[in-house]
Amino acid sequence: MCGINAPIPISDAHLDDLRRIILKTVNKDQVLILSNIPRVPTSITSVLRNISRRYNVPLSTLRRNAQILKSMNLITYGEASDFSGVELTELGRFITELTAGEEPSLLGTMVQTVSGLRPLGTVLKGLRQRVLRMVAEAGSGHLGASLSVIDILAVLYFVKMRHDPSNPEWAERDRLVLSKGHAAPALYAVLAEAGYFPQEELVSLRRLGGLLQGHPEIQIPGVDASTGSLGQGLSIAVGMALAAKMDEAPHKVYAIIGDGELDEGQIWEAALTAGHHGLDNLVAIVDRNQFQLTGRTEEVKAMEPVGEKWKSFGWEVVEADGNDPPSILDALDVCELTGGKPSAIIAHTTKGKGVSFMEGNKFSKSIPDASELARALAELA
Ligand SMILES: Cc1ncc(C[n+]2csc(CCOP(=O)(O)OP(=O)(O)O)c2C)c(N)n1
Repeated sequence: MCGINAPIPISDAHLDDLRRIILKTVNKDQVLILSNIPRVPTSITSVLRNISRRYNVPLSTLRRNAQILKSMNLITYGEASDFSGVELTELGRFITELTAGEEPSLLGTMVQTVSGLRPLGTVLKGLRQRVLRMVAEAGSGHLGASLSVIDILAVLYFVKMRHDPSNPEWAERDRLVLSKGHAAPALYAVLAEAGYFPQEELVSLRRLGGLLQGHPEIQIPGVDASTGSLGQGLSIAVGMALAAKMDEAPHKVYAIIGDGELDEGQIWEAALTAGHHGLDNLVAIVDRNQFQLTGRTEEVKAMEPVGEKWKSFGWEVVEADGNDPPSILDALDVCELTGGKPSAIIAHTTKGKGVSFMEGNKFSKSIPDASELARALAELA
């Protein structure tokens, strides 16, 4: 028999019971807040804003639930006017550990598309199918490069970035420079799905007189920079980020660079400039798919240790699985918390990702014939 003050031994069955009881006490949104409180001090407002964007929960709902968690002594934070960060209390940490795993998966999260709210995982499959159809129909285009970068673009446009497809020129929008502009089919598919222009335009890829040429151009709604000549996009992004700093504007600038593109000297000139100016509103994402046109990047011109190179130029460096949306989002969230310097994400990806027989380099330049297209689409169904 247990004495009145003796601790009750907790078995796994007890923990399961406790977990069930707690999940009846705290609601889904409160679990979301508890499980998304970073270890580094961050204001309650930016934590709730991140959760709101990531899981599509209205900010007002999250604010109310944060107040409830505070009144339950599970989290602490100051008033909006003071800048003390949000933290889990000891009890809050215990409850968070017990409820771990209750967070909805990012692939199942509903994201806003032109055809309404849809799960991110479903959106991604549709995007890959569209890229395949566009390139097959056009008879040219960089398929492998587009399939490797599409998860990064989708997480940016459907989860992370502040932007408004009904107002492409919105001054406060976050900017995206696709420096590896030859992956334009992926960008176009994402922009159409977000609602920047009709999906029907996608079939005009590379057609004379059509809206969507082989590389992004700023006259296309949603495209922030004309790119295609490798090496130049990061310089454009640095200029945008520097201008935002001078204007005290809140938006962020993202630049996506190919790993072969790192051979271009201009990349390192831009990297040095961004480091010098401490551009913490700039994130460069390296699509580290290990291949360029003529072979493996490490054989053409060895770049490793690539992260160390960015660090030595004054950048914060984060590694991510660039074909795994939660990993991409975590890396982007870490970059948001970095102050005083620009961030580089080394995003490890696979060229041709998503279609088993295209993964690797073989299909990066070649165009699928009708039967290959059918097989690829079937895999993504
Ligand atoms: C200045 C310049 N030189 C050459 C090209 C032709 N080109 C198009 S894609 C490509 C390979 C790029 O490789 P990488 O940066 O690794 O991107 P990936 O295709 O692997 O995503 C090249 C050389 C170009 N677009 N710009």
